[in-house]
Amino acid sequence: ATKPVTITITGAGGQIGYALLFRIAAGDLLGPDTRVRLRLLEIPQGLKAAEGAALELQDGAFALLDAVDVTDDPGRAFDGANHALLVGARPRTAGMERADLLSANGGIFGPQGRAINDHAAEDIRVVVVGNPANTNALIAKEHAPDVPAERFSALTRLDHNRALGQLAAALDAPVGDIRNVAVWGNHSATQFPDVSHATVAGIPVPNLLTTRLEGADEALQWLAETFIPRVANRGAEIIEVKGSSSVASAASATIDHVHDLVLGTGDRGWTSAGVVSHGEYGVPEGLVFSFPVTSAGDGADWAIAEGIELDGFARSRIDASVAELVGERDAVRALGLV
Ligand code: NAX
Repeated sequence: ATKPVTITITGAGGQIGYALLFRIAAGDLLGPDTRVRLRLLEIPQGLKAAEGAALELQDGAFALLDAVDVTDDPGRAFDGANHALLVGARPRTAGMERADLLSANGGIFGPQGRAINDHAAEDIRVVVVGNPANTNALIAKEHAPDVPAERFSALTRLDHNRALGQLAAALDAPVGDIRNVAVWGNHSATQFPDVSHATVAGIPVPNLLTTRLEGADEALQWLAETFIPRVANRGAEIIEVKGSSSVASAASATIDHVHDLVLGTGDRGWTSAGVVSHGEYGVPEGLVFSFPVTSAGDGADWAIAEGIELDGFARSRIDASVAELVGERDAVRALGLV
């Protein structure tokens, strides 16, 4: 039998945590042959909820689940961790300015980055789910100088999956036939969900949209006025309809993200993830930016898809999200958080 893999989940007593834990224990994260040890990190107020989840995990009698530990000590939580899912964050509350939000989260992701640096396993991989996810990932990465920057990512897979869902519905096509959708930028309303390189069963999506909407201009209009805003504002739509934020879909996207990183994207084309830019596509070096990515699996890092042609529309959308993320980076710099 292989050595169990240690997975640390922060905010494990929260809603997304509760939806994540049982799927991880069932083998959805790393596959049906990999045993897992779970470390649930919470703040003192969240410990009881995490302990309750741990009791229920025991009651699930999961064959792949080796151990569950609950703690409020980041050093213990990240000790020997192979994967860190950073879900717990400080939400924006009424009257909170952006600087307050960034500073409250800096107080979480700085120390967690340092604890990862000092205690995690050699092969640690980190995905940040808690918002503002891109900038929280930047802060964590900056506090972990001994961990390669490529090991840090921010979750934009939910945005990617939302784009797939909308496109599948609009074209009446199975999600599994769609390839090479991309989400560029920040996990925020400035994100750019891009289907200009996407195909359905090998046929270019722009051609399919042009046929269906009876004109190339109509297709572009639908993308700019319906598709992009629907995907970018889907979180708000969910809150409006169900009265609370996305939970199971966010947990599912987190599972997809780690699963595809570890086991590889294979012949399924691009997925999307917030990763550290080396200057690709004119995105300033060091920013955590969502790009179309693939993974070769087997210990590989996310690889940014190369050689993509960007038209003027794409360029302006990407530049807008860059500007927002540069603003967030400058704000956390001014606060001394990175
Ligand atoms: P909940 O409020 O239900 O859970 C958050 C949990 O984190 C709480 O139990 C809290 O005690 C814990 N926590 C807070 N600070 C902590 C710390 N320093 N260490 C450990 N635990 C800590 O929120 P939930 O609905 O689970 O959402 C979690 C985060 O995901 C939020 O920041 C949310 O904005 C973000 N989301 C990100 C998405 C993405 O696509 N990147 C989509 C879904 C979601 O909105």
